[in-house]
Formats: sequence, C-alpha cells, structure tokens
Amino acid sequence: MLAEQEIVERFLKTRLQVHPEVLSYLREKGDPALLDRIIAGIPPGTVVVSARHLPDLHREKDGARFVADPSVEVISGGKGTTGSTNRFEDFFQYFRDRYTRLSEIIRTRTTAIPIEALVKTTRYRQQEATAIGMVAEVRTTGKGNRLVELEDPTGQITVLFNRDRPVFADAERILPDEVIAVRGKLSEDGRLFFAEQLLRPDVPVSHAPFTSDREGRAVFISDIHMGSNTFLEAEWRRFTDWLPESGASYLLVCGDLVDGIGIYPGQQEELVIRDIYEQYERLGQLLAEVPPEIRIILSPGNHDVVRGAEPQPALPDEFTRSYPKNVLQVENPCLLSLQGVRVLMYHGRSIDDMIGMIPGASYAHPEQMMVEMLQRRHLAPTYGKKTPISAERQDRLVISPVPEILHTGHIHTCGLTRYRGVLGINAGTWQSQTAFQRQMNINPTPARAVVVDLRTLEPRIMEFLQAA
Ligand code: D5M
Ligand code: FE
Ligand code: ZN
Repeated sequence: MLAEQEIVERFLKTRLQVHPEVLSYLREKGDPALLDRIIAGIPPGTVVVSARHLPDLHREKDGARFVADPSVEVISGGKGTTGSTNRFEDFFQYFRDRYTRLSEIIRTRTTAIPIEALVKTTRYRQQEATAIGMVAEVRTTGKGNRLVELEDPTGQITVLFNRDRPVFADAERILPDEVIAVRGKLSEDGRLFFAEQLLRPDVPVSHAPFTSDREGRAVFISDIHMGSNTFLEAEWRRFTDWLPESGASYLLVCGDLVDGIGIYPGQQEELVIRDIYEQYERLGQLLAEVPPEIRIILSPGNHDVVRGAEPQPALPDEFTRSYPKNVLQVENPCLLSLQGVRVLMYHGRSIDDMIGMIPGASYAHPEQMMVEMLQRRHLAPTYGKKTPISAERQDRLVISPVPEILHTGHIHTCGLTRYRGVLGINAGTWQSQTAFQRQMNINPTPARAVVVDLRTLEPRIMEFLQAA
C-alpha cells in the first residue's frame, strides 16, 4: 500500500493534480514503480491526471501514449544499431575485435606470451608457457590426436592435444574461430606445442547474478511462425488467456515471429498466410490481445523479413505500423535490462552449427549449446557455416557483459540450464512439427512458455499444448 500523502506529493512535485479515482487506484496497487511509469507517460500540458492516464484502465485511443516502461532498458542491440557497412577491411577489423575482447577476458586469469615470441625465442623451448589465440583450423590426426592451428596478431603455432591426456575431453569440443588459451610446452625444434591445459574465456566461477529487488516477472518464448499451417492458434489463445494472471510485466519473443516467405523450397504449400505483410499484421492482432501493461519485446530470427546476417536489424516500421504501443522492436542479438536483470536475446542459428560439430550434442538439448556459448563467451563461435555473420567493426556476438539470462530459440525444443549463475532459456516454439523437421528427426516441444521471477531468477515452464 502507498500512502495517499506520498502519492499526492509525488504528483505535486511534477505540478500535476490528481483525480480521486487515480488516488484510490494507486493506493490499491501500492507500486511506486507504477507511479513513476504513469508520471512518465503523462502528455505535456496535462493539468489533472485522470483514469485515462492509467495503463490498464485505458487502451490507447485519444492520443494518450504508453511511454516506454523505464524498467526496460535496451543496453545494446536497440533498433537502428546495426549499420549496412560490410566492406572488406571490416572483415579483419571484425576478427581483430573478437580476438582482442575475448583474449582480454582470458588474460585477466593467466599470463600469456605472444605466439611470435614463443616460437622464436629459444628459451621457451620445453618450458611451460601459455599462448592465447584464435583457432584457425582444427583437425583430428590419423592417430586420433587433435591438431589446432592457433593464431594471434603476431603469429601462428600448431598445437597438439594428445588423446591420452586429460585435456583431450575439452579439446574435442574445440570449434573453428573460437578464442582459447593453451598451456603446455613447445617441442625442441619449436614447431609443435604440446598442450596440457585448455582455458576458455568462460563465465567467471565467482559470477554472482544480479536479482531485482522489486517484484517482477518475465515470460520467455520464441518461434511463433505466424502464417505457417502448423502455427498452433488454439494453444496460443490459451497462452494469451493465461498472461493476465501470470503476473508478468514483460513478454520476450526471441525470433521467427512469422514463417516468412521463400525461406525453404516448397514453403508456399505450408503457409496459410502467403503475404508477408499479412503475416506480421496477423501477429499484431494477436499481440493486441496481450494486456497493454505487459511490455512485449520482439527480436527477429531467420524466418523474419530482415536480412539474415547477424546482427539482424529490428523489424522495419512498415511491417509493424498496426502494432500496439507496448511492443518494442529490437535487433538479434540484443542485450536488455529488465529491472536491472540483464537478458541477452539471441535467436540461435549457431545452435545448428554447434550441434553439427560438438560430440554428444543433440537437438533435444538446446541448454547444452547455451553452455557452450557461455564458455566461449560468444553466441556464434564459428564463422562461415550455416550462421551468416555480418563482419562489422565490432563483434556484437561476443557475450560481454555476462547476462543474468541467456534467451535463445530456433531449434524448437525447450531446455533450461543454470551455468555459473546464468540462467539459459529456450522455450521452444508455437508451431507443431513440420514435414521438413520430421525428415530431419527434429522433435519439437511446442506451446511452452518460461516464466521467470526477476527477484529470484527461478524459472517455471508453462505448458499450453491441447490434449490431442
Ligand atoms: O528452424 C527450426 C529447426 O529446423 C532448426 O533447428 C533448424 C532446422 N532447420 C530448418 N531448416 C533447415 C535446413 N534447411 N537444414 C537443416 N536444418 C534446418 P527454423 O529456423 O524455424 O526453420
Ligand atoms: Fe524457428
Ligand atoms: Zn529459426
């Protein structure tokens, strides 16, 4: 409960008078943040604050704006961040930036020698030493050892991971283009480095996640695929019917908002809405049924209308004109703060690449691939596979700072993990299995949402699948 005195004083400070209806509403709600939000949303020139300024009593009509909730802050990846430049020089700059930032993280934990110095200085021969580099190439030898070409800005070295050494388990998961540190000894001729230990930039063991001191919940979903004949509309309705009672203030949708057009051969036959504008329009209609006090954050995926190269820009206005005012468009990836809790949203195309390269990985466990991302402090470690990356001057796929929550989608299976305090969430999808996924043996877990209490970071999976 908020005291009446307190509320009146707050409004007086802003030179606003308050209608008694508003007073009793605020007393009942008892949420000081709500008071801030209402004050922030009052149009200039207003004298009396009346019921029409209250977010959940009033839906937009007569020009009252639902101003961005101050509890959602876009830290990076806001609309318009990604430029269109993609010149050849940028390619070098991109990898240099990736190396610099990831190697700096490792350097806070170990002392390393530049590769050129290591190779050329004879005193390092057969001495314990550490080098930090980017994996230029990785292969398995005939004897089953792993050979890695490791590169830093000064030089290159061939690193051998012997399959009989404990380090081999880690080495098996080495991916091209990731940045690692290797500890070991150089051969007598200086041509081969025998690795005994492998270090990744990783989340610090001491990482203590931030939690909100205020009440607040966020709902996480992805892969709606509006327009597809496999979109589960009845389940979606059950979901939006439940939202008002979820206690959530935020709904985050991590890409593949619509099914799109021309994404794969023969897609036409699987679309119920064949016009891309209409797909987004229909999505807007369904989002309008979400309570207006819930902030909806939409980031794109590979089925969406923006370019596929990551970072993907936010949806252009021409597709979202009819969207309710509580919708916020962001890029993929995007780092948000919800009441101070940092959420990194990434659709997750790289999960396909990683599943293909990491032994034991499976489509049934997206959470394991989220751990792999966190260990490498990178959302898409390998360049040039299925994940198109726009080589810009800064590598925006580097995971820095460490978020409280990593939110992905794309592979259509639900999985949760807690890794060194970071909560990994993949809620799944809102489309049932497609013919293609059946061929690929991908078994989706559709119609689930994950709710997280921002005070505790405890997740809960909600199921909306209708009994068949
Ligand atoms: O991706 C849904 C899932 O299906 C994801 O794990 C990738 C997989 N998929 C989709 N298209 C392909 C192709 N062409 N090759 C291999 N795997 C694929 P979504 O982004 O929803 O289509
Ligand atoms: Fe998808
Ligand atoms: Zn996808």
